[in-house]
Amino acid sequence: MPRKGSNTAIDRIAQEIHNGPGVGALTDGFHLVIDALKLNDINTIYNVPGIPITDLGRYMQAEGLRVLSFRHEQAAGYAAAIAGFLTKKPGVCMTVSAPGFLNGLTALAHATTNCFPMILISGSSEREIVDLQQGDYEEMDQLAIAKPLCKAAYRVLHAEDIGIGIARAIRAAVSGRPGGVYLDLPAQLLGQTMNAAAGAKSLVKVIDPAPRQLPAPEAVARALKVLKGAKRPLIILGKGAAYAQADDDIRTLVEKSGIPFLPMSMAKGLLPDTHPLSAGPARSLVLKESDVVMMIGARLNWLLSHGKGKTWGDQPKQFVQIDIEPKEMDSNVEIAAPVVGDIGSCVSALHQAMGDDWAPPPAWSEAVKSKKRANLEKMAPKLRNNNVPMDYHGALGALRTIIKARPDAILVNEGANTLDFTRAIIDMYQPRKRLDVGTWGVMGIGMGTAIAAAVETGKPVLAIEGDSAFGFSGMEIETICRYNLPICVVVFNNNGIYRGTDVNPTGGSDAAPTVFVKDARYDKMMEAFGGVGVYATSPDDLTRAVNEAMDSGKPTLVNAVIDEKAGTESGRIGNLNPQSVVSKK
Ligand code: ADP
Ligand code: TZD
Ligand code: MG
Repeated sequence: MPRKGSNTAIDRIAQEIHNGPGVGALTDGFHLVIDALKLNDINTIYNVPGIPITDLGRYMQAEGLRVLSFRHEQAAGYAAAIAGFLTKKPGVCMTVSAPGFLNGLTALAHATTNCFPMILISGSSEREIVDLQQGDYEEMDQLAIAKPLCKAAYRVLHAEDIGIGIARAIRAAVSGRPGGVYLDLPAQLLGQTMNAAAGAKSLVKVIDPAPRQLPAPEAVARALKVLKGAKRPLIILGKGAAYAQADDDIRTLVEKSGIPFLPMSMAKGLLPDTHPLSAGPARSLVLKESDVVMMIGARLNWLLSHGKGKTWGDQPKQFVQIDIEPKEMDSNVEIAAPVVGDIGSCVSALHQAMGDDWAPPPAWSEAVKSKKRANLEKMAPKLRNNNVPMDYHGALGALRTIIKARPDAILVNEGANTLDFTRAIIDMYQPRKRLDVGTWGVMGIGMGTAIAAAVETGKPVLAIEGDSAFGFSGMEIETICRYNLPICVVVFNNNGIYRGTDVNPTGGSDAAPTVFVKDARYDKMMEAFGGVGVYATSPDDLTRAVNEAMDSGKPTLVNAVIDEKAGTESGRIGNLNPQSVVSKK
């Protein structure tokens, strides 16, 4: 409210803003940002408040946006990144200048690396002072720093450009290969005023933000020809295929072709892991023995050994690749049949052109099936063990049964052994239910991911966390309790990173670098914020606690005691560690 009796220009403006639109009414940067987001159906903001965005968050909430405040920007950013993956709309993270911005930047880079659409909106300091490097409050040339770490970066300097700036950010995030976008909003911009009617007119509704991109007919024909010539074909589904939400078309293509499929981590559940054509449990065999491999929304990066070497065996391979990004083709090996376009359009073009006489040679299907059967039989008894303290198989055998009974729950997963064993053991039944560390293998995504999963889908969330992984964003359990989200966090507590057994070789009193406080009680952290904490030592304890949490929807943390000797160095990727020529002490 303006002060009584004063007639300064600022008070007049405040009065007009207060009175709402009318002839000569004014709006300002704050409200233009809000109106532009709302116009484009962006209704949830993941943020940490402070100068200069505190009021922006308040006004957003007042205007009906859902504003979720985190304890650290990195977690807010991971939440926005996964919100983008789940919804195909950019997830929005909002940060304060310099340090807050930098905290959010890891998540923006993570979103870009994983092809998730996200917008990091950050307040920034006075341009005139920053550019002359005169030492402003939280001075930093944020736009320059963000640029190499995201898909696009924009700064808005004038209120009348807010509408177009936000429109550009949205389109850049979701069109083509999705990714992270940085939007720099200097403090001064938020306070700028303009005529409200002109402001409303300046807003831009993004029409068809991620246009379909149809594959060329000859590319489709080439792909089918290569596939048809295969003796041992394989389909690899990646998280791009999960993102595309072309679930029915993908299922039709796989089933019509009869080709075994291998899901990458976050593509698990696109077709159920229990599907007869799933080759998950025969992974090594199908990678080695296949002769034609069709990649759908998956890259031949380190996670697939770059498409060559021991993992892929000696068989000559031909690759078919479906991707929206033309530059992805031939990134590591020759692609015999590139199909460039959006996955929905490509996959439906393929299955429509296929005809009905498809089936891979029966000998191949049989070989895959029998390998699967053998591996599953080998695993089964391990999953039923009731050891105390638990090993990974015993604990995950229990959680596997829970996900089977609750296939619409979302599983969040990070850690090393905790990640690798969970991915291998827990079957997924529905698309986009498994959310994890992504392409970089980032520790710390867990709590932000769990929060956004609960907020965006309304489904119960089970987060299976290594004790180290959990520590990166553990304070966000306060956020979970504050918003009363249906999240059950299970901390696999093996007293450290990989194992809890390392000792300091010097005999000194410092703990070994990979070891934590023994038998820490993470469950008590949850109790401190009003959530439910459970200490679980057996698979039965674990089953009881998690079922209770999933039934009640109450924020819960189960401290699952895992044998500190059970894990291996770096989980499944110990081979990536460089080796010293001087032997370990
Ligand atoms: P994974 O790690 O599961 O193997 P990647 O993240 O490596 O998956 O690959 C995802 C791929 O999907 C990227 O190359 C990306 O360009 C592509 N992609 C994402 N969305 C789409 C889409 N809608 N249509 C086509 N390709 C897409
Ligand atoms: N920092 C970040 C941001 N990401 C990382 N991946 C790492 C550090 C290195 N790192 C891993 O790759 S896994 C891991 C770290 C620290 C933790 C493994 O321990 P955990 O899981 O307790 O989470 P397990 O079950 O004990 O193996
Ligand atoms: Mg651990």
